Parts: sequence; structure tokens; C-alpha cells
Amino acid sequence: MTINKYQGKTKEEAIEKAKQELGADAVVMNVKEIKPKGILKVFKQSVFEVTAAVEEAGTYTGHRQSVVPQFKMPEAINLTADEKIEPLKYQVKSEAAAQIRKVDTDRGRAELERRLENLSNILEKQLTVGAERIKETDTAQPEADSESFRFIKMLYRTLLENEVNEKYANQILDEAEKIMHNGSSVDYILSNVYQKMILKLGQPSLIDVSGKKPRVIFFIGPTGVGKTTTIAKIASKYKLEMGMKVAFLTADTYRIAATEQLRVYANILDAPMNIIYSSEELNDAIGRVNDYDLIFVDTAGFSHRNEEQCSDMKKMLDGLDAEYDSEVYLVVSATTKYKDLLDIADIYKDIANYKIIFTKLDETTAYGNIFNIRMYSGASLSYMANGQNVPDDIEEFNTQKIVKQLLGGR
Ligand SMILES: Nc1nc2c(ncn2[C@@H]2O[C@H](COP(=O)(O)OP(=O)(O)OP(=O)(O)O)[C@@H](O)[C@H]2O)c(=O)[nH]1
Ligand SMILES: [Mg+2]
Repeated sequence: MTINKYQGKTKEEAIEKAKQELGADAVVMNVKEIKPKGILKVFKQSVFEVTAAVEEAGTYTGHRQSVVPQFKMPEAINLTADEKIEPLKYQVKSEAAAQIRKVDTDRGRAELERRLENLSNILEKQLTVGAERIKETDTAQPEADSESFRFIKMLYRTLLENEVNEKYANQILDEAEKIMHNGSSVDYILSNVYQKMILKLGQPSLIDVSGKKPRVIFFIGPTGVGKTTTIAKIASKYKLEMGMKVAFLTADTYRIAATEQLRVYANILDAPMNIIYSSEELNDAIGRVNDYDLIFVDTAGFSHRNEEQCSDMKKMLDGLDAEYDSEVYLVVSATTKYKDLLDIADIYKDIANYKIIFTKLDETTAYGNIFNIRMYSGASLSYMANGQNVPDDIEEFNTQKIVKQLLGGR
């Protein structure tokens, strides 16, 4: 892993510099605003400092191809096959051990939270001092009852409590263990695990507003996950904060009042809204608003198990005229069960190459599925919604915040 700091007048400028030097796969670990100091500070502007990293080529194992075989058991369901792949060595087995664990955990948890709050300083220290890079001569694995090993176990339990799938939790901590040596500090381990997880989640991928217009943006996904609400939130941001021209289309004529729901938002934003009743009408409808920057297309939610609706959706997306640039967002709720999310990820992959928006983060405290689905599908994360308020309850996917929470932070 290569990790470096970059400064810019804005966060975006600093990220751009990081990408120029580290490549497009660079991922932001931390953002710091450096406020001017001294007597002339009122005349100076803040500077943004971004810590960014990139995994060395060939070491990234988080994408679909490498992980899918663990989950895909199509013909014969073989539950034990799973365990053979990755022994769950961090698990504490007996009842007595569980008791000890509880006391240990309560103490450790407060400590972990404090360390997470201080994480940017830890990263900082690691960068400036070059920290504890493994010396060739000091690669002895930590002893089983050492502080560092206990700490790794606590991180493992925390990840599981937050519903990170045990395969992924094992994978992360196995990697952490590899870089550990006798005497590794807890801070070093934490910062390494944090960095690994950030790299696995990847840099969020947002609507690309730099390309040619109009850009057609489809929102697809299961029923009731918040597609229409999310469109309203995102469109508002682009219109009100960035002054872009937005238009709406809805292909949702399935549910009574669905078109009315979008029309209300379109009226508030003073943006055109058209309804399409069949996939053949899509290109004509887009043609009527092709001088707009962004065209948001709302679709009817459907069960991923309904094959007919899946194939209708694919037909519509495939039918988009090649002259239009498009993006597809799969909207899923953070409260959906793990197994269902995997099925959704798979079936929608056949429909389109999507990016993921997670909604309803306010309705759960366990964000593990966000990590799981990214690892499973390899799809980019984009936005996250955390409430019903339009337009406020949405933000760009905040990788640092989610990783901190998965590791036990607030
Ligand atoms: N708590 C919470 N509720 C949300 C969020 N996003 C949407 N909702 C609510 O979820 C419900 C369904 O939202 P819609 O936007 O209609 O969902 P949809 O995916 O368009 O639904 P269909 O078109 O019927 O498939 C509404 O009550 C929204 O207010 C969120 O981030 N948090
Ligand atoms: Mg809807």
C-alpha cells in the first residue's frame, strides 16, 4: 500500500492531486481542514489536506471474481464448504470464555472508541514517522495472549456485531495479522485495519457531471427502498447547489399515485416531468428534454424474483439510444437481510452495470451489509441516505465514517 498526503484549496482539488499521482484507484483515508493561524489568519483561506492511499497492484482481493465462489453454491447447497475455505480462528468458543470476553470487551470498547476518534492523528503519526514498517528481521507472529492479538480479536467481534460477514471479517484480520509482528502497537493495527477496509470499500463514485449532456440516470431496485425519494434528494442537490438543469421521467405506472409522488417534487423544483408507459417511449421522452444536464429516470420497484419485471427492466435499459451517456443506480435499504441483498446484487447485475445507493441508514445501527455487498458485488458505492427529509437526508457515501462505525466508533 502506498499512502500519501495531498493539499488543495478544496477537498476536490486535493483528491484530484492524489489521483494524478496515485492513479484513479486512489482512495481517501482522511480529510482534514487546516485553518489558517496567526495574526493575518482572517486574510488567509483554509487548506484541505487529504490522506489518500492505493493498494499495490495485484494485492486487492475485494472484488467480485475473487469472492463470489465462496457464496455461489448453486446446485447442491453445501453449508460446510464455506467453513473449509476460511477457518474462523478468531472465534471464542466456550461459555466461560464468553464471560471473560464480556468484561474484556466492555473495557476494550471504550478504549477502541477513543482510539477511533483519534484515528486521523494516528494516521498522521504513521505517515510522518514512517511508523512501524515491518523490518525483515522482525516478522515473528504475535503470541496468542499478547495485547495485540487480543485487540485483533476484539476488532473481529466488533465487525461481526456490526454484521460484517464472518468471511470478510476473517479476511480483513488475516491481512492485518500478516503485517503484525511481536510488539506491534494497538494503534498500528487499528490504523492498518482501517486503511485496509477503506481500500476495500473504494472511492465513492458519484454522478459524473463532466461528460456530455444530457446524462440519463436510472434508479432501479426493490419496492419501497426509497428510489423516488432519493431521486428527489439528489436532483435537488444538483439543481439547488450546483445550478444544473434537471428533468424527470418516470416509468413507474405500476403503483397508483407513484407518478404523482414524483410530480410533487418536480413541481417544487420547477423541473419538467414526463411519464413513459412502455420502454419504446424512453428515447422519445429523453429527446424532448435533451437540452437538460441531468435526466433522472424513476422506475417501479419490483421483486428481484419476478422474472418478467426483471426482463422488462433490462429491455428498457438496453433500449437507451447509444448517443446518450447513462448511469444506473441500484437503490437498496441498509435494513435488508444479508442473503436477500446478495440475491438482489446478483439479479440486478444481469440487468445492468450498477452503482449502489444505500438508504435507511437511520433505521439500523449495523452497517455490515454495506461492506458485505461491496465485497460481494464489486459495485461502487455512491450515496447514502439517512432519513425521510428531502433534500437534506442524503450525502456522498462517506467511507471513513462507515468504516469507523464498523470498527466500533460512533
Ligand atoms: N427512514 C428512512 N426512510 C426513507 C429513506 N428513504 C426513503 N424513505 C421512506 O421510504 C418510503 C418509500 O420511499 P419511496 O421513495 O416511495 O420508495 P420507492 O423505492 O420509490 O418505492 P416504490 O416506487 O414503491 O418501489 C417513504 O416513506 C420514504 O419517506 C431513508 O433514507 N430513511
Ligand atoms: Mg417510487
